[in-house]
Amino acid sequence: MVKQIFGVIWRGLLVSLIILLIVNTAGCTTNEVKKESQHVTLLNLNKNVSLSGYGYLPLSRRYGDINGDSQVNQEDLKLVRDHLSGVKLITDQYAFYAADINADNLINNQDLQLFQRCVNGEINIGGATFYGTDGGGGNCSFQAIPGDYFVSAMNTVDYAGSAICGAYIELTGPRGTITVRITDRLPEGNKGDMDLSEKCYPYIGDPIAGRVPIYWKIVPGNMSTPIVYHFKEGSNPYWTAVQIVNHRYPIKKFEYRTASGEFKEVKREYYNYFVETAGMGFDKYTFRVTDIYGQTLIDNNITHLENGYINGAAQFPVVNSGGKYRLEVKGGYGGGYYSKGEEVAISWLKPKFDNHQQASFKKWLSNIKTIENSLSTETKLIMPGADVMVEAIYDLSKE
Ligand SMILES: [Ca+2]
Ligand SMILES: [Ca+2]
Repeated sequence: MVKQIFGVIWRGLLVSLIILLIVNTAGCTTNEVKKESQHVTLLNLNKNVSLSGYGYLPLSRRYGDINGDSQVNQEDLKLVRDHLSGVKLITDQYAFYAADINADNLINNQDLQLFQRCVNGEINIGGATFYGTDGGGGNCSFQAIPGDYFVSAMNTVDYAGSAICGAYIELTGPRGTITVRITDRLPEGNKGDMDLSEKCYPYIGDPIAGRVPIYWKIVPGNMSTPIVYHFKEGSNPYWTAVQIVNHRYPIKKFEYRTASGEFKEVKREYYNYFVETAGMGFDKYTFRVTDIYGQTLIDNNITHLENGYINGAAQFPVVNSGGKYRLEVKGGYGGGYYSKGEEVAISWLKPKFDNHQQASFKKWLSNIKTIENSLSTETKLIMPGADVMVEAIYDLSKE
């Protein structure tokens, strides 16, 4: 009897030992993957101090391209989903950086949503660097606007032979969201990449990091003035070159009315001029301009003026605003679409420069009078019945 009981206990112990061994062997693999995953996360967290970790994604690798096939598509979206559900963890360091689009050093639901929106075509994912530019010259051949440093170059793919020139792009990086105007081309970037003016880069990323992930989309420009036709230096009735400036949306097509009364499309050059090599003749011109949404503007009686600017009659209207108006907050939070009369809180996004420069807030600059306290870094405004822009003005001083 005692021997039998002892035998049962003994067999029980043996079975337990075998079960323990099996569980442990299976668990070992999982633990190893978990450890590796934590290791990657820790690497990221350590570098979070200066965000310099993001500089490790080589220029040859696209942000958003997790599997390294140069595309950002459904496959990458699936990799994020598999990581989050634990089916397959993303442990490769570059793959991890490529997946962490909102730059919080985690692969999370926010990244998943951004990938979903990118696959849907709502936003573009890329990397941002910076360079010295005032928005003048560059491949778009624009004149610099003094004091307007919210300008950027666009990678060659999205530059699309200058089709993106003059577009307003709302982009979000690790530090915040800004709107910039495209004035140049970035020759060596991947699709999605942008090269910002060094003066606006600190609003979205740490200059020490050098390259940070961003996501962006085209937004309407804030302007109440008409589009403008700019005849190139050297343009004449026999070789006529026209550039469109001050347009709310990117220009898709430019046409002029020929002597026979038909509209003729003019070829666009990479330097952002529409050039009729046969010339448009001596008569006054009728121009038809189409934006990316298919909206058209027609201007009559345009006189040729070499190196001159001729105002059109109207501006492209805002599309898809749903009765709301756009508030752009340059250098601050609070931008978006609001109804007339709506109260909106705005706050200053203090730019961070290198270690020796400190920014101190001066005031909010705007053409609207409804800002509660234009001297406070955090204040409110009443939305007018029009698109509006407010800008945070600050001083820079050495420590
Ligand atoms: Ca990919
Ligand atoms: Ca993330």
